[in-house]
Amino acid sequence: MAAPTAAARRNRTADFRSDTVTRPTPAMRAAMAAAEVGDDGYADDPTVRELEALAARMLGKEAGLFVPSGTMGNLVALLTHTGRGEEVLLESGCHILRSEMGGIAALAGVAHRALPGVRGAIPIAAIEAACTGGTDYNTRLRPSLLCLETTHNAAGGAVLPLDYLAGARAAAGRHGMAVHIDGARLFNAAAALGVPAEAIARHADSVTFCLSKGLGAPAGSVLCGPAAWIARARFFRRMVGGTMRQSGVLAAAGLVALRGMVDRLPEDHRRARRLAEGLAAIHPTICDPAAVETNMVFTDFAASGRPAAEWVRLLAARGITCRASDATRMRLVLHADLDDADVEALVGAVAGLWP
Ligand code: TLP
Repeated sequence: MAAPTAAARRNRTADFRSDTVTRPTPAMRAAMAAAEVGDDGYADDPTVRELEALAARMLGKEAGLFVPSGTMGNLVALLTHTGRGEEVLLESGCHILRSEMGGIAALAGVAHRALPGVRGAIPIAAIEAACTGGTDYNTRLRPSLLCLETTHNAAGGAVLPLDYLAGARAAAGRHGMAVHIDGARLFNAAAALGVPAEAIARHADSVTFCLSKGLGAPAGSVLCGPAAWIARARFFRRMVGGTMRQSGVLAAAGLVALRGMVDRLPEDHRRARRLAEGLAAIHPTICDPAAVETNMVFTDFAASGRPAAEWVRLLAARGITCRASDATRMRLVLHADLDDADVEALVGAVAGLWP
């Protein structure tokens, strides 16, 4: 008999919807129970401070700010970098524009210009073009911030190359723009490039990364940047209601995540490639294994003649949880609560069900 999969061992389905579904590890729960805490509204929670300091150190930044979510990290960054009515350049498919409920406009009060990217990377020439031409300052906004995303979620977990980041930063600098990186999956990007996270973060003024995705913590993100800038960001975090109290309970899990979960991310990347190869062997139009750079596999089940929603139902009956992205496509995400057997179970189920 085949060995039970990680999901079956934990008595729940194999969940490929996102890396956000990961449950805290036993080590995280133990650290949470034992966490020394204080009131972070008075900046005297020692565990939060330790997490912020460690995060900043790992990103090569002066300071960090613990926030409840990646969405709030980006919002606080926008509020801190910009003034009302200024303009921000972003890649068209970025999470800030697609999935953060219009907070950039409704809450940060800034205009945005969406520039289409290639695998998540806005061409440098397009950044330059957005900042030049036209001299009528009365009728034309000048962007004050460039937001980049790596890994890029909607581009299938694509990684922005280091030389691209350097070029984008230089272009931004030439036009007086600051750079913010939405690095929700920054450590996946670093693992894929084989560099420390700091090598990516150095190309931005501010970076936010999530503890609650591939790193497996139950909640939280850290926004990192220069100390004076983070002091201002702390003010905006309070404005949007993100100041927590004994949040050392959550930060304790974040510390375990940073110390113990970063080195295992290449496993997720290896499994994502194996999953893509297995699915492409069933039908070459399901996915392109060459497009898999990190822990995501973007699939298209159109050739099966069955809508993605039906695949979701069929796989659910086999103990596999997936989510349809649209009529025919599904995003499959690898994470710490999935193992090789879960991947083989998914490939086997698709092979068995393929018409
Ligand atoms: N992404 C989530 C959901 O929004 C779909 C996911 O499952 O991928 N930046 C990027 C690049 C993200 O992918 C996400 C979350 C966020 C920011 C927001 O983080 P949270 O969910 O903590 O607000």
